[in-house]
Amino acid sequence: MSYVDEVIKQVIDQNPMEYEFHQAVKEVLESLRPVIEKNEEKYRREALLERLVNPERQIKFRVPWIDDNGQVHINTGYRVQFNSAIGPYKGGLRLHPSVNLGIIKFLGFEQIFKNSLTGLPIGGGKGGSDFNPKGKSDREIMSFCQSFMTELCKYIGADTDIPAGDIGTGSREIGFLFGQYKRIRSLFEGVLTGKGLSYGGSLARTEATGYGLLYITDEMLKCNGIDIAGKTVSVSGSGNVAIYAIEMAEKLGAKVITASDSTGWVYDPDGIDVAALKEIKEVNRARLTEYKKYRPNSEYHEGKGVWSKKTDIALPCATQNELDLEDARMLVDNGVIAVAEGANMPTTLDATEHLQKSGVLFLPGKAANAGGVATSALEMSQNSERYSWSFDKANSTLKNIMIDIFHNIDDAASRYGLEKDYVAGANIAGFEKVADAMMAQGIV
Ligand code: NDP
Ligand code: 2IT
Repeated sequence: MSYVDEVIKQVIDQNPMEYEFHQAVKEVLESLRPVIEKNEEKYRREALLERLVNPERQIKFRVPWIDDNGQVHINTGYRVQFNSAIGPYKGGLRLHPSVNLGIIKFLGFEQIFKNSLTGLPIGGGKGGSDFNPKGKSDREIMSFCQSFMTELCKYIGADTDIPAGDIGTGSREIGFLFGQYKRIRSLFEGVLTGKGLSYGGSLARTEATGYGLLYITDEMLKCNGIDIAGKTVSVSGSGNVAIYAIEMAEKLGAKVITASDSTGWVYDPDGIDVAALKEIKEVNRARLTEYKKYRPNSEYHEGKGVWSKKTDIALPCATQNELDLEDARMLVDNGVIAVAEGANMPTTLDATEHLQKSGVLFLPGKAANAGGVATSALEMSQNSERYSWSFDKANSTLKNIMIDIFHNIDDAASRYGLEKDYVAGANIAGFEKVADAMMAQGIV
């Protein structure tokens, strides 16, 4: 059996039921085959792949908190410190009832390669909890965040592990988490990113993932002779990533016709009204059903279907495995040109394969959504120099990073004769730097 197949089998045998983690490992290792085969004996002797798929440390803890009626609840907290070969662990905290160890491990594993692609010195990590923030009061959110940080603060620090936001964790949660860290550790340091602007946050971090997604998509299209202006775009999700992806797509002259949330989706033939979306989601924390009140011409549909409309570019920005083979077929049949992942692993493996085989330009999340963590790393730099950059400086640095990522993954794919296979290019380019650092640092 080849070394890659052996390690994939081990991961499945040793991590039962962690399906999303298996999926992420398969996707990465399959496309590393040509790289591993070149150095198989050396990598095997050094157990490089086994070390890569085993987190350096995983922390699981109890999170007790009290609701507004005095009832005590218990949730489970996680932090997986996956790989620190190229820098301190860096990655978000997800608060969603679906969270389990397998999901945090898939996200942490992806984060290793994504962070490497940014070109910045950050290792891979991820955390979160099965806590459901929906419908909770601000006091309940604070109670949870303070309890979560009371335990998490033992393991993190500005030079060891720097969490940030992800699904369910936005600026409100980061504020409560930061306050509790500072209180317990008596340290005002850049231990979290995505902070508010009044206490060390970076300008452009809020916009970074969505804007970055459009900067790299635009670069990919340009390099393939396609102009984004005038194109129709379908977006899923209506959270942080989706909102700023829609905003930048419209700034670049495209028309965005859809958005979604966990219960349904909207179709707006005149183009999504971002100001309305921000008010519904960021201010009122309400459902997308509200959108029709702002835009009477739009349609609201319950359940799945966001990929059913004819579109040129699809940007899945909600959650993992939200774009399956049936969706991919619909997109291809409707003439889609490009798919770029704003979310982490939103496309199933068979859907990705179908899109790529059909000649659709496909940008994987670890490249396409790297703008968020890249700007987090810029926030860390600003915190270290006790200084704040202008919006323009942060945003133009982000844009350059995204353009560089595209060319690096494009080059990596070409070096292995896999022209335009950006999945392989991203995995190879991300892996090369981490593997080099791991080999240089000995058996640790
Ligand atoms: P938010 O919590 O701000 O928004 C998530 C959006 O996705 C919401 O519209 C939510 O609907 C929807 N959603 C969440 N879970 C599901 C589900 N199970 N089924 C259907 N819809 C769902 O999160 P973000 O925008 O920050 O994150 C979105 C994706 O982008 C995630 O995959 C995340 O890991 C990834 N990402 C985020 C980065 C960041 O900087 N924030 C950086 C890179 C990647 P509802 O409103 O109903 O909950
Ligand atoms: O998936 C991701 O890259 C994030 N949620 C952002 C991580 C970060 O540290 O900014």
